[in-house]
Amino acid sequence: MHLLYESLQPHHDAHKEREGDIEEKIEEDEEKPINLAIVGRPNAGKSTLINQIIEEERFLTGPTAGLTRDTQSVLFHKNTHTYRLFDTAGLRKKAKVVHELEKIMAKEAKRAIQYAEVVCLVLDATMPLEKQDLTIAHHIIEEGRILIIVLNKIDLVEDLNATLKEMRLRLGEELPQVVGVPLVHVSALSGRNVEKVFEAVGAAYTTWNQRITTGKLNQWLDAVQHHHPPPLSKGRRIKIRYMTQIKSRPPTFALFVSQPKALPESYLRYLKNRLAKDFSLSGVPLRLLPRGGKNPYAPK
Ligand SMILES: Nc1nc2c(ncn2[C@@H]2O[C@H](COP(=O)(O)OP(=O)(O)OP(=O)(O)O)[C@@H](O)[C@H]2O)c(=O)[nH]1
Ligand SMILES: [Mg+2]
Repeated sequence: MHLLYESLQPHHDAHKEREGDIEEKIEEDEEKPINLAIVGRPNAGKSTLINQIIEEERFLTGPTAGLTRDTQSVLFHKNTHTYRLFDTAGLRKKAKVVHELEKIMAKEAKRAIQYAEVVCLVLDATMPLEKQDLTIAHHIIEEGRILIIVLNKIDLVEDLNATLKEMRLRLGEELPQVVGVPLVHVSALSGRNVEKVFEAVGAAYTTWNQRITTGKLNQWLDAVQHHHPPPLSKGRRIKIRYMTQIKSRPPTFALFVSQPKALPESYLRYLKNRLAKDFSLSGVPLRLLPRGGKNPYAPK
């Protein structure tokens, strides 16, 4: 089983990398498959979804929960990209402590997320959204991976519009870290809407790789701060002096702030929302890192 990962490198956390290295890697990566992990509770339809995508009865499916025991992968070509799809074992069902990832998620499934650029969290539309689904979703976002929610078994849902509305509302409330988590509704069994999964993956992947020029960012930052200034701290207005994108995958921005510790979370959230809207960065995790000190990039 572990052989599967031997040829793979974990997806780099580019925090540790310099900017130049990342640019090079992105070019290289165009040749490499995009790793896409399919995770979710037992019986959600993960294996059925992959079989439908690759149009082959490759993986074992059935009504018994826990059919898939190990992570398995298959290569798939779509829209000029090659994907390596990872089918994973369902999350453990009877976990009492639902906020502890180790308890609900098999090690292998967690590992698949670590290696993936994109993770589809498959939910059974006939079952209520549970705490453990959200724990996994949080984990995927924190890891900086692209999260796509795939609402499956819509053939069994009576009022699809109401179900989707409710789901969008819950996701917005529960996952505020991402502005507009992509939600695709499918029937893995009949194939309905399955092609939409790759539309969402492709769009999010492009966004995840996006780079915005420093010039544009700072023009934007001036306008935003003018319109909605950060609050006062110790009698002085907090000021964000400068902003630059330090990496992509996921898009990460350094903010040079006059009193970085005093900048409230709510203001960062406001900035993130505006950034996502104004630069079309919805649907992927964005990181804003407030820093103190002088802007090292400022012209002398
Ligand atoms: N009606 C309906 N049934 C589905 C759909 N997708 C999957 N199923 C059924 O749900 C059951 C579970 O499907 P699997 O694909 O084995 O689920 P899984 O998520 O891989 O499950 P584990 O491997 O146990 O974690 C099977 O009986 C499928 O036929 C769907 O879109 N509609
Ligand atoms: Mg399975």
